[in-house]
Amino acid sequence: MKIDELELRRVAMPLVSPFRTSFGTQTAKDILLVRVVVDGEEGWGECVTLPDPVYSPEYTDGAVDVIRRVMAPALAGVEFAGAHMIGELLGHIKGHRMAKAAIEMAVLDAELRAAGRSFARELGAVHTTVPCGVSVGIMDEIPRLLDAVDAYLDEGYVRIKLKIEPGWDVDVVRAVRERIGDDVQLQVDANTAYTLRDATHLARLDEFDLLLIEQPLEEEDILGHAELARLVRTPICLDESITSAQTAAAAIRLGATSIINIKPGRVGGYLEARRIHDLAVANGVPVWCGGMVESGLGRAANVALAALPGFTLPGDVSASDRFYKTDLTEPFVMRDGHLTVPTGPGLGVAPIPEVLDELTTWIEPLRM
Ligand code: OSB
Ligand code: MG
Repeated sequence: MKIDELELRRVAMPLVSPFRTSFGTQTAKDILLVRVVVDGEEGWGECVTLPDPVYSPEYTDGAVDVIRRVMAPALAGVEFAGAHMIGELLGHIKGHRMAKAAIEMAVLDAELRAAGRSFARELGAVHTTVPCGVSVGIMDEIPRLLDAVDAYLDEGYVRIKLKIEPGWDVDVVRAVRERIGDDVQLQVDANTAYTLRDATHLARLDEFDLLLIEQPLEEEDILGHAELARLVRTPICLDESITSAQTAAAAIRLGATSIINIKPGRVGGYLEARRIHDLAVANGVPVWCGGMVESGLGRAANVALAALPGFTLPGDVSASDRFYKTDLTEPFVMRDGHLTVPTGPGLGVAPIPEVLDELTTWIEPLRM
C-alpha cells in the first residue's frame, strides 16, 4: 500500500468546563488531525499533543513541523505492507511519538476500513463494553470539587481520579473519600508535581485506600519512583515516564511502577501500546487506558484498546460530554458506567462533515 494523500487539520473544540492540572489550565482544545488516503481509502488520526510542551516535550506546532518537514517526506511514494510498518519507516526519527502515533493511527484506520476489520478486533479486544473512569481537575475550593464528584457519580462513573499538586492533596483526598464512602474506586494524578523529599507527605495518602498515585515525580526519575514505592503503601503508577515498551520493561524491573497508564500517543501508537499491554500482562502488572481529552476519533481507538484483557482497571475513558458539548463524531454515550466498544470497520466512527467544517481552523495538504 501507499499513502496517496496526507492532510493536516486543526480543529478548535471548546471544553464544557476548564480542566486544571498541576501543569496548567485548558479551556479549549486545539486538536491536530491527520487525514490520509491509502489506496483510495480514507483514514483519520488524532495527535494528542498539547499547545505547549508542559505534559511532554512534544507540542502541537512542533508536531505540525516534524510531520510536514520530516515524516511526510519519509513516507512519500513509499510502498509498504501495512500500518505496522509506519513505526519502522519513521524509526530513524528520534522521539516525536505523538506525531508518529497520529500518522500510524490514520493509516491503520484506512487499512482496517478497507479490510472491514475494527480496531478492537485488530488489537485483540475481548470485551464489548469498558468501564468509565473520570479525571477531575484541580478546583478553587473543596466544596466545588465535591459537587463535581457527586455529579460524575450520579452520571454513573465507576472510578474517580483527582488531579493533585502541593497544596491540593491530602485534605482534598480526605474530603472526597469522606463524601463518596469506602466503596468507590479513587486514585490521584500528580503530573510530576512532587519530589522525593515529599515522600513522607505523600505517605499521608496511604490511609485513604487509593488505587494508585499516578506520576508523582518527574518523567525521567525512574529511580526516584522506585525509592518512593518503598516509602509509601499506595501503588505507584507511571504515566509520563512510560514512553515505550523498553522504558516500561525497565520501570517494571526496577520496581518504579506496579501499575501502568497506557496512552497510545505518548508511546508512539496503538501498536506499541499493545506491546506494552502484553509486556505488563506477562509481568503481572495491571494496566489502564489513559486519556488526553481526545475527540471521538481518539476516544474510539482508546475504547477499543481498553477492551484488551490486561486492562483490568477503569481507564480515563469517559463519555464525550465529559469534555465536549458537540463531539467531532457520533458522541460516546455512557450507559451503566460503561461505553460500548465500536465494532465497525477501522475506528468505527468518522468525523461528522458539518461539525468538522464548522470547527476546522486550518488545513494543509502535504505533498505525497
Ligand atoms: O496526566 O492523565 C494525564 C489530560 C491531559 C494531559 C494529561 C493527562 C490528562 C488526563 C486525562 O488526566 C483526561 C481524559 O482524557 O480523560
Ligand atoms: Mg496522568
